[in-house]
Amino acid sequence: MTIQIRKLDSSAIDFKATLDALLAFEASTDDAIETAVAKILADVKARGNAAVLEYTNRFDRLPNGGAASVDTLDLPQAELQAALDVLPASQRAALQVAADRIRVFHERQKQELQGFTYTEPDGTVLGQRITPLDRVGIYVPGGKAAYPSSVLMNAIPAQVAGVGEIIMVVPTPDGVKNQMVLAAAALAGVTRVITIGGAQAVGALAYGTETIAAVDKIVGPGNAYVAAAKRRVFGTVGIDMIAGPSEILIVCDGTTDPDWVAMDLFSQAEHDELAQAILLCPDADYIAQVEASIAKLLPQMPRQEVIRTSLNDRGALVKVRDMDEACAIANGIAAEHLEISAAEPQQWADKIRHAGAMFLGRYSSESLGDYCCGPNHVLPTSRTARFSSPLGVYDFQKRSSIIYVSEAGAQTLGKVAAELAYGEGLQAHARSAELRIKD
Ligand code: HSO
Ligand code: ZN
Repeated sequence: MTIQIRKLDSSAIDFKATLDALLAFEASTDDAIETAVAKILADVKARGNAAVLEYTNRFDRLPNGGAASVDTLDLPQAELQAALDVLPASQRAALQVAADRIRVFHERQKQELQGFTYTEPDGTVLGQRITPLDRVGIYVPGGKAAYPSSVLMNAIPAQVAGVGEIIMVVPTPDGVKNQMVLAAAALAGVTRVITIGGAQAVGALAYGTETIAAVDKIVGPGNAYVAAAKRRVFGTVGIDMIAGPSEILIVCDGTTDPDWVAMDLFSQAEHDELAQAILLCPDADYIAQVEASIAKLLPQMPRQEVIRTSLNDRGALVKVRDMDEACAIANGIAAEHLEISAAEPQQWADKIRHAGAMFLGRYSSESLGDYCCGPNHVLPTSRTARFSSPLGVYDFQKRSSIIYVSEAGAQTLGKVAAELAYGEGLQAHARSAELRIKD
């Protein structure tokens, strides 16, 4: 199969409809998955560890007849440290640099997230207190999507926020442990790693079992079963988001080496056949050069089948009128990752309001952000950057309102509250306020 990425022109009358159709992504809601997940969750809720053990042994095909108890699936801290110790030195050093940089960025984020109080003239004090969650669960997928970088991106903000306990769950299909994932857990300050996965792990974290304390929030990506389970336990616990396939949108002024742009498109396309990579550029000749680079470079890529399918099915090279129009289209797309690959990126960046992360200038490849710039790589996908934000320290905190009403404050506020309470027909509210009013 050849690479046949679609080429669009923003001046075509059907451009908007074509683009909308290309962007549309709805996570499939499969009835069979929903039914299976509902049953697993109810079972884990009712039977705790016994159910977790049965499903784990069955779905993860654990060797030697399976695990004898959930306790044996709990990894000792020494095993995490050992995974770190045996990593090749260069890999360990890279993981350490990434972890340090991610920590620095999120520490800065924490400084921006302070509570406040203010005092009114009558002595009434109002404010907001920020506190970390007590306990969170981090889901790490098994198999091909087990990314050590994602362990760092999920666990470090939780740790920086001051979360007391970070419990990571990771399935080990056929009993195979991903050593780099365990090493990342050790570096990121994960408190406990349990080698369970799927809906049963989500259930164990949400409801708790005899040996696993229920968490307050579950974060991290997973397959369709995990996503369905997270949706179902939402309300009992918090969840981060239901992530869709990765996306990259490149707005290019035509001055970047076309090979660089082609490879940046590949870098997201290689995640998944459903990933989306789009280029917006005002220069038709340059687009032809990028197309040539794609054809030249693709055969060199080990994951060329995934890249080809992704680019053919969901990719596009779009000729736009000018960079202003490119920015307007980019705002409509609200991409997870937006590269502004231009000689003077700032002027275009100023026009962008909707993007999970913006990569400015031709040296800011998205791959650097995926690993080690510092900002989080867990980002809103499927146009949700219109209303949501990168994973951050704030996702592991909550706010409480602080209200201290002085005696003088109770006199004036009491009258206001009583008036409104009578209006709502709530007598006890009104009387509660009035009892504190003198005379
Ligand atoms: N680009 C992915 C994150 C990632 N990339 C992990 C490489 N490893 C998030 O959209
Ligand atoms: Zn990536």
